[in-house]
Amino acid sequence: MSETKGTFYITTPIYYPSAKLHIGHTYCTVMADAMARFKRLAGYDVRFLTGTDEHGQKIEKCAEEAGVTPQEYVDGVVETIKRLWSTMEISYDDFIRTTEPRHVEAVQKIFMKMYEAGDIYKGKYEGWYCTPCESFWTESQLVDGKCPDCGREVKRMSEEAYFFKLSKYQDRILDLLKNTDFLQPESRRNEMVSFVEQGLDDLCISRSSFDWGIPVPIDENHVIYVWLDALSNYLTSMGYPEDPDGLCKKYWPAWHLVGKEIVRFHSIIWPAMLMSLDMPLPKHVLGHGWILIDGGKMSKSKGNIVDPELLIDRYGVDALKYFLLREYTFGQDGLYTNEIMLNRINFDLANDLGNLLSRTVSMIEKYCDGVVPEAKTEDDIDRELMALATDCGNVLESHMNLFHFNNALEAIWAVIGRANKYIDEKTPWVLAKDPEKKDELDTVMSNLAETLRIVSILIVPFMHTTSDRMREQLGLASEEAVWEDAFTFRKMAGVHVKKGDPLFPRLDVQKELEELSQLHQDKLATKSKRNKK
Ligand code: ME8
Repeated sequence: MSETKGTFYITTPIYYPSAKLHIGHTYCTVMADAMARFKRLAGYDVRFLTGTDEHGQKIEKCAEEAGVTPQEYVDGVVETIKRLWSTMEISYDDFIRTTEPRHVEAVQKIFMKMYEAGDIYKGKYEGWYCTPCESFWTESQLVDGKCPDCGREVKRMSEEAYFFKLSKYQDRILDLLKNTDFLQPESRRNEMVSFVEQGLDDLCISRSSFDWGIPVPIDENHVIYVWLDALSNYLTSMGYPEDPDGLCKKYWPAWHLVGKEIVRFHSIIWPAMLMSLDMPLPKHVLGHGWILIDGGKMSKSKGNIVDPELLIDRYGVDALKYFLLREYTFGQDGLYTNEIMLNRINFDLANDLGNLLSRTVSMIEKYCDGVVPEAKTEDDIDRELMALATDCGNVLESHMNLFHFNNALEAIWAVIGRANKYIDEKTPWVLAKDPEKKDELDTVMSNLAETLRIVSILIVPFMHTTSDRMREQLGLASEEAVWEDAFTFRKMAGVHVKKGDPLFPRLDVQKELEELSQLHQDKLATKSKRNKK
């Protein structure tokens, strides 16, 4: 491979294997995957990390209810998670499980480094604990006596524990949040600044009332707090602290993509841990919003979930990826309904993209014996289409650098929309009737093929299978979808096109709505039957 533009390290949160994942989790992983694929396409040396957060009281409780050991429990769920990512062709470079020895040993070393830096001491914790969030709260932080993050019951806790001197880092954290673009978007930054301004207490980082965790190396009665354990994954997966393969040196610091409710852990506790370890801070923490259903957050414990597998079985992976990336605005919450999703598939994929490809390939077959002709003329309309298409890569890159996936896709669809309008303006079926207009007809066919070739490159990060299918019909090899070729026309003269199946069959929305709701009910019924057994 030639020289890269540099390295790029992106992470997803490591998910709790408490239950099967839903499209909320899929949303975050699909964004990280699209970003990793985009950076690879644009010439970066990328590391993409995901994994599972397997310790803590919540998992211990789930295992107890299922009547199995915590390890057996997580092994089962992790298998379903890995299967989902494989179905979705998520291009991670490493999958870390916090029960793996490589992680357990490294977390103990991290604890010792922080201890030796004088940042850990023993004391007594008196306060409240939210088990679903694995979060400590003081009396004054509770809202109506409940967890301020998830609104659920909290438990009174009184335990001897180890503490991390978080308060020592308060000023540096405030400076980081206030005076840099470390945390994005802006709205998350303001929330975190006011949280820190209220004062940071030292953080309880061990528990002694249950066992499912990494033992504190200096005290076997305690396990390490699950968030200290989990956050460390971003380093331990690369072999920190020894770094035998030089991965930390090469890739750290990372870009952390996380949901808004865990921004606090990533933008306050994690940087303070890194300060204690004397490590460089992450490049950015990017907090995304939630996918809501019926006005509330979709959540494993509430059971109001949309199953990604059901949607993939019916509409394909690329339709789901496109929908998630196109529909929601980064940083904001957004509503999921089957209808919104089905309309996106129909309008954007079946109509706009699918029709453009099938019309173009059919016309090249009909008017040019299936061979892309050379362009011979050029007018303002041709130039407008060419300019929009050849500049789209730059527009896309500027949106992607801000994690604005929806705007990036919108920019590609502006090109697709312009090309569809170009067909209507140029009316090739009229040109084809007049032999004197043959040169003009050739230009139109060439410009359409070139536009579709560029689109097939630009969609690689978001829907690479669709790109392959487009390129097959365009007579182009999928491995030749290279970024640099998205900026010029005139590459396809002489290429043989070949009509194939529609990219996305048009859906009967009403029928799909009925069938989806039935499928969902069936799935819930099987689940509750399974739970009763
Ligand atoms: O928090 N919409 O794990 P988790 C969008 N183990 N995103 C959603 C969502 C929804 N409806 N529901 C969940 C944890 N998520 C910790 C992370 S990282 C060191 C440890 C997102 O399985 C949520 O916002 O509860 C979070 O970012 C992620 O899924 C993992 O949630």
